[in-house]
Amino acid sequence: MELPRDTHHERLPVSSSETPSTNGTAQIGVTGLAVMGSNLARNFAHHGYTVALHNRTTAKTDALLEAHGSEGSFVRSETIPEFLAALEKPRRVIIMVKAGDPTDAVIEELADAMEEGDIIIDGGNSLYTDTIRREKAIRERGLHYVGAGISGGEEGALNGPSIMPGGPAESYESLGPLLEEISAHVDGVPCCTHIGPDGSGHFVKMVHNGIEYSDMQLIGEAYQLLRDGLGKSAPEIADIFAEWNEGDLDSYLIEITAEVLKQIDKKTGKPLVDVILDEAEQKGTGRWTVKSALDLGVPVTGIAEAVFARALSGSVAQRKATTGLASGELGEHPTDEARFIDDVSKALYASKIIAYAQGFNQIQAGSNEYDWDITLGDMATIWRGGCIIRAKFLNRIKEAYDEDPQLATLIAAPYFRDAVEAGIDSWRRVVVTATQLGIPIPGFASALSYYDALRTERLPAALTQGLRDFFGAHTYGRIDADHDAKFHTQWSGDRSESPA
Ligand code: NBP
Repeated sequence: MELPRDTHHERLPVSSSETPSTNGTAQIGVTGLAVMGSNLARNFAHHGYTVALHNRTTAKTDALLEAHGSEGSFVRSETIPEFLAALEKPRRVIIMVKAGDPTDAVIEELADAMEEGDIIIDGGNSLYTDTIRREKAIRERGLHYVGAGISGGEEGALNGPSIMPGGPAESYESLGPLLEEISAHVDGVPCCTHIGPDGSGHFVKMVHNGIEYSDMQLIGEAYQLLRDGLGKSAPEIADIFAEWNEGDLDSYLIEITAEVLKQIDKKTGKPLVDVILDEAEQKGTGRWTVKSALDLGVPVTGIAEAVFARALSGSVAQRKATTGLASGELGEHPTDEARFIDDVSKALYASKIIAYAQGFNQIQAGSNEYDWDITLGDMATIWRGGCIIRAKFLNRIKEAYDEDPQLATLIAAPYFRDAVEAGIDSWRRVVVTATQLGIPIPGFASALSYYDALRTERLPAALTQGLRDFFGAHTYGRIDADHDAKFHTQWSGDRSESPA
């Protein structure tokens, strides 16, 4: 079969400031044509762009052209010089290869052959600190570097992802219109905006993934409460989730939970979820989120519990050694089924609010630490479509930050304060019932503890400070002194107190 080469119609320059084409005809290039890169390339082509294609192994380029070459205008290339020659100047190249060393290798090869003003875009799941390092190095070579978080998996890449591009504002002027066009749109608004300098895009994408971990853990706990608390079957729980998806919980993850739960395994005739091995895997972005939160000192307890819950599920030896150990005296199963289901939905919603509040606090802390000046409300806007955590209530987050950009935590915004208040009794009942039935609910319970700790007037941290001063002379502040003033008690002497 003859492979299509640069066959499609010409497209007008993307912006009037753009340098006219003096070289190739492609407006965008994609290198790395596995599932994400292929679908992203097709998405650009579907929007009328001519797309230059490159992959380390040419067989992948040819496979893409053979299967989808007729969908738009593609330019095939085998080598990086050929790939770059196919592009209009300034060149825009998206790298969609495995994060880490492969990304560095591709950047190096591209940068060596590119010219001043060209833009390298890393659309992979890179660690934001790598993006900070790469942006600096590439900038010093006169090129532009954009670390763009892309969410939505293969389906999003093809039909409209949520895109979180960082990097210089100047690159966004040239690149933004293309990215916005191929991104998902909600109410006519693109799910793509310039996040801020250097690593900000990948940082926000990382926290997005952390919230996704938390969201999925909470959904898992709700499922287990209905299964083990009420004895419901997977298809019955699917119906409950489908109903929840009509209300406040309306979101992509709740929608696909119903889909997964109602799937019947052809081999056994059982619900598929009952034959899937219960050991959750992870690719690492949740772990990165928690590590970063530890460094920033932000308590993202929901994300941490979710990461550890996956690790626990995979602790095969420990689980094997402890299955069937004493549970103690267990309580009664709920008798009012409708009330328990309603309680679980409210506990899920309240815990989810906590997870998002923690994630947004982490973005704020990252923005402060690295001077990114991120507009928090915009993150909620671009997560409304395309991405895995898309949800109806993101509109509420946007409204909360529009109303008060200095909001200390989402939980204090009127809508969320009222939503938690409306669900707090249910939330407590669910945590108590789960504990009495021996059902593990690390996400629900830690979210409730986080909420209770925040709203508590006097925390035991006062005692912690006293102990630290006792054994290490670490000093403490006093409620009746200036906030920053420090004191020390002579614990091993006369126990008098002196300013430190
Ligand atoms: P993979 O992450 O599986 O990477 C495969 C691609 O990397 C192939 O094109 C491969 O070329 C190329 N590659 C490798 Br591996 N080493 C290379 C090297 N040293 N030099 C040049 N190319 C190299 O692909 P993916 O699942 O499509 O994901 C692409 C990026 O998007 C990743 O960073 C991923 O984390 C991110 N992402 C993925 C998803 C998802 O749902 N999968 C979602 C969001 C983001 P070859 O064909 O020659 O081996």
